[in-house]
Amino acid sequence: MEYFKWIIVVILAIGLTTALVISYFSSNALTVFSQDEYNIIKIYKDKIILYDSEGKEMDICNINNKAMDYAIGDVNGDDFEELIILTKRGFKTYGSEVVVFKLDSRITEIYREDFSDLNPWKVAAGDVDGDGIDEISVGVFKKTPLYQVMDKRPFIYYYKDNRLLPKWRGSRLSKPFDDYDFFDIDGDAMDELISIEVLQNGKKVINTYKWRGFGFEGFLQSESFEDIKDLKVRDSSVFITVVEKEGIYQGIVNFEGDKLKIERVNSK
Ligand SMILES: [Ca+2]
Ligand SMILES: [Ca+2]
Ligand SMILES: [Ca+2]
Repeated sequence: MEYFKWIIVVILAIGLTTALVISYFSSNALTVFSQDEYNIIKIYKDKIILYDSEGKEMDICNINNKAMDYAIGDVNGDDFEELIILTKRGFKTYGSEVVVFKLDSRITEIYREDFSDLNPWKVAAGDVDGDGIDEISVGVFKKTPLYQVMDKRPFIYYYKDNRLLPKWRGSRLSKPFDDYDFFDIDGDAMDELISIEVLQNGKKVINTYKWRGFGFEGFLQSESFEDIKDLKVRDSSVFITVVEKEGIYQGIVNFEGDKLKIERVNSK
């Protein structure tokens, strides 16, 4: 009997080791994107690696924690994009630090601050006021002085003198929301806040907001769908996954004739 116990222990140990090895390698690269024609940046679990156009490693930078989310934007107005990373410690639900990296032929950390008191779950970047410099948004889960309910809120900061200063730490959006990002949907050189929001009947819409100097004002809202997921701003378009009774497809959010339209691009 003792013998079988040991066999089981050994089998479990082998299984666990294999699972850990697989999870380590499969979750390796978080994402890949190009800074410009020459450099490619890959974000791994806990480090950033800069490659040249031939795939040669040019620089490596440790994040010191896991990368939970990232955004790119020119946060200091020098016409080069910085990389913003939200880190996460261990198995925590929410993130911990917001880190900004300058990217050229090297990766240089220019800012790091602990945001864990705010329960951060997202970082995004966008120029909401149209001054040519991207604001940094940290999606938080907390109360505000005016709204004593724990809720998801998109806080807006601007980067100045090596610090992130609050621009807007207001209330919620007009409805409960799942996710948000920034994109200039109407081509007026100011990024709108674009969110996936939940209607009272449980259906979802894409909603947009414009910055009005003191806060965000509702702009345009799409028709409703059974579900909307995977909001992503990429290649100068806003992509979403739309779920309808008939099936699932990928859509692009477009501004057409003063309306917000969801254009179907392919089936999933
Ligand atoms: Ca910059
Ligand atoms: Ca701005
Ligand atoms: Ca705009």
